[in-house]
Amino acid sequence: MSNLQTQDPIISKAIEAEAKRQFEGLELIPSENYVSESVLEAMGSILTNKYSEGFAGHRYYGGNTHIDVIEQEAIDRAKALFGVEHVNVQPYSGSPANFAVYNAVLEPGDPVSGMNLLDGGHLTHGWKVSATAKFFESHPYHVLPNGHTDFEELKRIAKEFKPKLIWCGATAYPRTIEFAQFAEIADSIGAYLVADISHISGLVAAGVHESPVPYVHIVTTTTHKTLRGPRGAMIMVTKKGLEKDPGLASKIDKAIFPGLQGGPHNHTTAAIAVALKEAATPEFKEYAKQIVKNTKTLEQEFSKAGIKMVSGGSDNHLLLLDLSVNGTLGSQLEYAMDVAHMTANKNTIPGEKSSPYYPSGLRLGTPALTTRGFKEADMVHVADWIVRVIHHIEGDALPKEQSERAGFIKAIHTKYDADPFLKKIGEEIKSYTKAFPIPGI
Ligand code: DSN
Repeated sequence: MSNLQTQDPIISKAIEAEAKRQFEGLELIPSENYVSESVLEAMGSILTNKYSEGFAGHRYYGGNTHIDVIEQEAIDRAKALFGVEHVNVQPYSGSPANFAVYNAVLEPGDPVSGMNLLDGGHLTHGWKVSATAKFFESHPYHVLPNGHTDFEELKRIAKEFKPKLIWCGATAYPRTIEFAQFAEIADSIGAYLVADISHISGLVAAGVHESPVPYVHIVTTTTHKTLRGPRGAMIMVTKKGLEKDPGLASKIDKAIFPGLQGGPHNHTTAAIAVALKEAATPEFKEYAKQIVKNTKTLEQEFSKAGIKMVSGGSDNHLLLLDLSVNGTLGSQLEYAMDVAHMTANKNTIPGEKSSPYYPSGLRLGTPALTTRGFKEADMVHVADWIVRVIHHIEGDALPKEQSERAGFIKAIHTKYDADPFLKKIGEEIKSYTKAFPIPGI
């Protein structure tokens, strides 16, 4: 990056420092990943220079001959990979993709139902502070004490409020998404069923998680999580969706443009096409299988160490630790792990007794480390580092008085920043990760 170094040293140095942070640490946020050098090249290309409002063959700007080839290729690859009838690759990211779905099939004020945010759902599935709950009438469903979806509650919601759209899919749900059970309920009231597979789309593409396509009308996904592409999203319409509404594909396209967005990000579209080609390879299937094996190893090691997990474990790429029994919270553990070169995110747990800002859980995932080449034996070390940090900070409980909390957190950060135990683990990890390359770094 010699041009950037010369022309903009502040930005250049920050990028270099971020590359160092990524290389010397363990990335455990389940929604993050490392893209290939080919994806990086497409993403950093001159395609960012071009305006292309409209769709392939129907643009509102000239000079789109080559952009049309790229966008059509991305669409065709997604159709083949996921077995769907129609794909829109233009959503800027997951939240606009989901909002476009509302925009396509609902009128303002229509009832909807999605998994409650604190139970593992997403903001855009109707959480109270999201525009999706402001403009639509949201009736969230929850999970049972065992961490699995409460289908009896969803049946009651379906009967009483008749949601016109039901979301399945989540951001912090460690279990297989039960598409058939959702479909039975949605079909019984004629609701649109939409699967947001952002977290698991790589697993679905590889056949490691059941596909929602036979059960739902619409599928949305981000492209940068397990699918290992650039930050972006897609909306897909299934055969079942077209049977319910033959105009659905056109409604989705119109909801994106001109309904919600302007010009597509062509560099992202190209990078999505590259990632979709990679996701169709046998190597990617092996990668997706290894993600699940690595999560299972973490699950086994945490079980042995007596660490509590929501639903007792995982079927997919993520685990949700319940720290309410360890006398600490996700907020403290996230910071302590950061000092020890491990990145994860604090997260609410079902029935959260604390708050979204000081939640009782920690969300962990294996997609990024699996891309780096971590296998089961490596994950045993990873689990050991995490368990050591959990025990080390045991008892660092949040004060009951709300007014004391900000001061407590500030003091905890100062304490952890200078903690030799956490620093020593950080050094062990820095040395360990040297053997595991990251594309582009
Ligand atoms: N924030 C994303 C995640 O981490 O799951 C979802 O929007």
